[in-house]
Amino acid sequence: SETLTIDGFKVPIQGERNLLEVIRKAHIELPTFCYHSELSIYGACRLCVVDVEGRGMIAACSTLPEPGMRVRTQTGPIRELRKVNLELLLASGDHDCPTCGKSGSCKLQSLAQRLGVDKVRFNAPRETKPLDTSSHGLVRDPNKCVLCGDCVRVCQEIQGLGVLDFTRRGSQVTVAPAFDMAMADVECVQCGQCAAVCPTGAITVKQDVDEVHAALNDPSKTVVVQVAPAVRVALGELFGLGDDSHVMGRAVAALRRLGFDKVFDTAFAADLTIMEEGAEFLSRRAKGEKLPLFTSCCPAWVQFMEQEYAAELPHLSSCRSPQQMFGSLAKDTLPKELGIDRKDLVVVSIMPCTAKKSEARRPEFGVEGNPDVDYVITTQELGRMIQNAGLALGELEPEGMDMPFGFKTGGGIIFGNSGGVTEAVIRNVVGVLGEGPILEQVRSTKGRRTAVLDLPGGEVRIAVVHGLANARALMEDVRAGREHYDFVEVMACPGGCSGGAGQPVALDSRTRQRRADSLRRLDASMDLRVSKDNSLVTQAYKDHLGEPNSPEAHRLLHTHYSI
Ligand code: HC0
Ligand code: SF4
Repeated sequence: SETLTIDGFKVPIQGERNLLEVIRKAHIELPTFCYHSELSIYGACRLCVVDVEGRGMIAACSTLPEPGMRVRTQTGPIRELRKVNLELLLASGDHDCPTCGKSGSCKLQSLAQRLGVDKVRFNAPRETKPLDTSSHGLVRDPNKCVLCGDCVRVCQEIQGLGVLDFTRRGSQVTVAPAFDMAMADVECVQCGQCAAVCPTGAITVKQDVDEVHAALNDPSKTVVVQVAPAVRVALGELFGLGDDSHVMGRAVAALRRLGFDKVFDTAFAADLTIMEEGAEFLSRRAKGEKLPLFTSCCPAWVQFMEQEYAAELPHLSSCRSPQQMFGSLAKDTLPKELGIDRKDLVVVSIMPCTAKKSEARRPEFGVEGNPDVDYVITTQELGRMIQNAGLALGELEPEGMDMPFGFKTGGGIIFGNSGGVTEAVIRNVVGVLGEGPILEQVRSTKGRRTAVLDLPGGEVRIAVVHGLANARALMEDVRAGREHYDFVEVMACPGGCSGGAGQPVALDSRTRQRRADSLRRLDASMDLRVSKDNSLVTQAYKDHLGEPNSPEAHRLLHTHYSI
């Protein structure tokens, strides 16, 4: 095959889209800010400069690999240029590491260390710009922006929204919503993918840990916690644990030591969601109305539909998300059982997601101003709480969850993957664990995948999408009548919740795949894997809810959307 030479070693060219990828394939991790394999190439940060014989110093990300090229990645001038570029970035903003929310996972910080920047030789005058703390999920600090444009491209290319862009000119240039509007006032759905790709602390996840600590320290409060499915396959990454099989049990032990009174599982509510959504689907199908049914568990997707596809809102499942079903059921039943006031019960969620923070604040998800879910913290924030308390997660003995809401089937657990809700629905409807071609289709990582399920009443055409740009394309196909589906699952984040912006930062598809496989392994290890086999969900119907889609189930577990 064709080769080129990198630092004197021959490396084959195997269809890589640029020189950077060939160099990384040779295990040389060229530094970059503005390069992401899944986004378009911008070529602005100039950190990936290499020396190509006959062409001089050029950016590897925007250079095509050519046979016979002689590339050097480590010359003195290259080292100096990279260092100067970094120093300029450090001088251009307020990069005060110890107090920055991104400290520890900041690319600017780690590259400064790696490239040996021990002083900044420039002193650029600058004004301090105000922070934007208007949204529930994110904080934007323009003083830390290095103008790489990663957030601009992820919002445009993956989410199809284009909320952020470069504004102003010259030395005033910055990245912000159009007309410098506040994040809360633009069509941002709080998916947080911009924060996930931001290499610095310019866009970070809003922290709600202080409020949770305050509740835990308040003796008049009973604090219960629900843990989302996807958290258990990412939390371990923060503690260097390679194997997720005991991470959830250890996290339960840690949560009890942090002072939570009961530890429950959002996967219980996911099983419940399958009962409600399955019944909703079958009833719509029997009546032949409002199909396709769109899933409603991803709050970024729900907000996207409200903003952009209001005419199709009747198609959105009326089911609340598992997080909100949990909150509603917990606040309705636990105060009576524990003999306390509703206002003294605090429900905390641990979520892989930033949009869940704003979902919990929606006024319809509460009773007389008391929210069903009081606080939402991300996987990362939980990691901080555990570290802050000095708990060695990997050393704790795994513990079981509390009942009844800690009990779940594998169907609830795989919700955390894109395609997982669909897989759980298929299991529940067909009644048995299926393998075979349909699930292969549902489990692929394509932006949109489709499958046809043969049921007694006729075919069910299924689509699964992740990434809102893919969702938009699907909506346009459905609107135009180019495609007909009966059931559509949408998750805003690539990979689904396991790729959520509240998880430890992981932008590579390898980590996403590892998490997805890990969730599947956890599912496979469960004794019960079909949601309707969850006997404590059955019990909840007996004790509180009646039957799926009953009036009481509607009061507690469903919602409606205003157009
Ligand atoms: Fe998810 Fe969920 S699966 S959205 O991705 O449906 O965030 O993990 O908790 O609510 O269960 C996130 C994850 C949840 C909800 C569940 C759903
Ligand atoms: Fe765009 Fe999502 Fe960031 Fe909002 S949170 S600006 S929608 S990427």
